[in-house]
Amino acid sequence: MKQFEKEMRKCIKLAQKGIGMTSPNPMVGCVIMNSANEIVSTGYHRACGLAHAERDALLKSGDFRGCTLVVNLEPCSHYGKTPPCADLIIEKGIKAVVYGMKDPNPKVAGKGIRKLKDAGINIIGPVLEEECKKLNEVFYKNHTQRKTFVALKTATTIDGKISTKSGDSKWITSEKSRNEVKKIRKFYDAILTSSSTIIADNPSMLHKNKIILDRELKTDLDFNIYKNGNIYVFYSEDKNNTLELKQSKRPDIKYIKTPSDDKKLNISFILKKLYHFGIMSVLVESGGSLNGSFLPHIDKLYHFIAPKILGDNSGKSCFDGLITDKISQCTNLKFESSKIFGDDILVIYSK
Ligand code: AOF
Ligand code: ZN
Repeated sequence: MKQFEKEMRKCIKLAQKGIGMTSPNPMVGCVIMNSANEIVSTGYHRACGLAHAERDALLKSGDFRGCTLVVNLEPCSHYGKTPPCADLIIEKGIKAVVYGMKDPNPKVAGKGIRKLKDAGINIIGPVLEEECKKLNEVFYKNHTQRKTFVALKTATTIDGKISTKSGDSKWITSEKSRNEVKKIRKFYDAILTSSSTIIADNPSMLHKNKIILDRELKTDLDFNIYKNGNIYVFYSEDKNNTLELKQSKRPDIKYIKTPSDDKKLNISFILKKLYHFGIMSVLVESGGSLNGSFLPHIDKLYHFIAPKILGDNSGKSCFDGLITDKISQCTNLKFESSKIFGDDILVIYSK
């Protein structure tokens, strides 16, 4: 193993303690080692607005002069909600800084490294850059593309069906898989579903932010999904009849008029709005038709496969409405990882 990879892996582990808490900020972990290569302090970024990982590690008791600081993201050099980590690193007499990836945030973007170098600190990196980018894939996309990160989850039989022809889908996957879905939801700022899924399954989908695509405003507020959370309803601009009534009832529900093409809400418009609302990542959990519309926009796919076979041509597929005559025209994804949940398998793909 190359030098500092072990410590960088530890930073990634520490950073992951902040899962679901740091948005719109990244997940960051930090390890400080003395000249004998012993770990003398660790830290991580607990939540947006709280101390950065480097500050968390450096403010613990100890004399860190001559030590090496390892961190999965370039230390910051700007005044945000917290003061610059680079200044504290210099002040504490750190001798070398090992970083995992450059900070894509234009406020930092190389300036942190520059500042440390100018102060005579030895800079080593990037170390495990791919792993570090993967850890902060949401933050990376937000800053490099100024767009919301889109993940999609689906659960199917071996033959790719999400329900029978009559719409029966309870349950394709096991309880273990369904519990994993609850964990996956926590990684994302919001979950997104459609009126058809709400009407068919009446899910609760516990989450702080819920996005509902309801072109014709067909769902009323008695459905479980409306029981909690901040709710954003996207509807077609040619439908606003029941709007006034709904808006007056619930101040926590935002209604957003959305252009539609060919009887489908414009997904690019919706994603731009979400970014504008500060929703940095979204998990789509819906039926085949919406999944099909979202396919060109996804960054990541969670596919749960249960060892069940419907063998029925009219059962509903996980991605609908796409016309693909040739294999050369299909959507290609890359395998990322897989995990087993009882008899089910979860395969994670990226674009
Ligand atoms: C974090 N945690 O451990 C590191 C970050 O508004 P602020 O002051 O919290 O600054 C946020 C920016 O700081 C963030 O976008 C990233 O560029 C940089 N580094 N941020 O939240 C950390 N090291
Ligand atoms: Zn910082």
